[in-house]
Amino acid sequence: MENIVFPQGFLWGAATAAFQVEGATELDGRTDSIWDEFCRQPGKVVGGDCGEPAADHYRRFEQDVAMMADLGLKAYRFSIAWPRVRPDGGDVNPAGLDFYKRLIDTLLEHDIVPWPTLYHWDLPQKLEEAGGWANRDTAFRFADYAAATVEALGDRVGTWTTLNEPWCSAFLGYASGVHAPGRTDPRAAVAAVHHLLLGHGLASTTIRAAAPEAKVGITLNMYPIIPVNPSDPSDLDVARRLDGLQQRIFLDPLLRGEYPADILADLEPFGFGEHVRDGDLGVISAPMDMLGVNYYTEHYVSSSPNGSEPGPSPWVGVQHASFPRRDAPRTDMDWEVHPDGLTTVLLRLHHDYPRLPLYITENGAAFRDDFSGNGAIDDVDRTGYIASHLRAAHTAIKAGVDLRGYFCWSLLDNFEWAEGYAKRFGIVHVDYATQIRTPKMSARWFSRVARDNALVTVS
Ligand code: PNW
Repeated sequence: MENIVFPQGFLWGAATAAFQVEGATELDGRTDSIWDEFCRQPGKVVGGDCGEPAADHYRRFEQDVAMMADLGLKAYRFSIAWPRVRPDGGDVNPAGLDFYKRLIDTLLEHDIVPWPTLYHWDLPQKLEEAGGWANRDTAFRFADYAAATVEALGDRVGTWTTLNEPWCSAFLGYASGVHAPGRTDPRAAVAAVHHLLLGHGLASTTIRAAAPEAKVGITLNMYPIIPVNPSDPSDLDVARRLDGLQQRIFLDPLLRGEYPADILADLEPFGFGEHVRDGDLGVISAPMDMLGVNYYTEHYVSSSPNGSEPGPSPWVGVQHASFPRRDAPRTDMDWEVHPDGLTTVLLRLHHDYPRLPLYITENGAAFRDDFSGNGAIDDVDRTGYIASHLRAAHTAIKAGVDLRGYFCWSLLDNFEWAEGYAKRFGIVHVDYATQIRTPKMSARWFSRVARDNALVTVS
């Protein structure tokens, strides 16, 4: 019998994002985001899927909150849609804000902590047409949107997250082009990195002005980067560059007030430094109260001249990176399962960027779920994935890491970006035709963990 107890007050929750669950893309004054436009372009999203119907959460949020309460969840991480609150990036739309007021009030009535993110990838399309995140002005627009949102909702929210995974916004959106807006311009991608960070900094300043008591942070996606041959200098160099682009290019300006010198040099041919003006790093490094960590897998990398994947790469300036497969279980995303990597990531943050409270804001897995004869979904794989990662998180806590919560991705099956509805991450199944919700075995199990504040396994 193994009994793993979490610290008192540990925050147990589940996460979603606006475009992935809400649907109702044309209701109450919402206008297009870059994802609505991207979904219309042939071949960009598997199955030609789009933001409709998603999980119809915009209309069914009351039922969904009641279900979270039944499951004993203590917190709900969701995102606020910029094109609802400021359609086309312009004037404030009270009807858009009103939806989030009702959502948050319903959560509070059920004693569930609202954990909103201001930007989970749904840039108003109009702002993309003005240059998107490659345009410095977008950072200021983001701060204006943050100000309007926090003025309206600040009395109801304790912790604000500015951005979700700016790595994806910048490098998948503007370099590899597999995410909206689908651009393949490395110079635009590195400009986007700086402007996303500047947007974070400007927004945190406006959040603190509007809600002095609020806690503010950001969520990053983190991976251990493991060189195939640690005694091969070219493998080590690829690993250093990938770690720089994935992790340090965000963490260092946020938490040390400077960009990593090696990455500044690597990105010089792409004009990175040209975007950084006097005073920007001071804005970006404004003190944060917490860091959100999204963890799914590790990157195992080597340098091999023939190995680079064809097509535009998200790894700007990195020639010849290849990602050999290891003998490990895989999810339906084809991502390898490496729970120990979560311990690695948490320990690294603890040592390299100390005294920062951490939350796991996403962790979970896509698997093909089948209904058994009795109408239940026994998602043993997903349950095992979450359990193994909770053990890895607990190992980090025992080693002294200040980890304060865990949100599984996701509460509901939803629109998995370029993969459409085919990939299911939910602990609750959604039948998209009927919108019937069915909690999977993982939801029942996670509910028990949240209630016990412990992972109890009999072996
Ligand atoms: C994260 N990659 O996305 C997002 O925050 C979620 O919205 C998403 O549903 C979840 O993880 C599962 O994918 C990522 O290709 C999407 O490296 C793609 C990548 C990383 C994160």
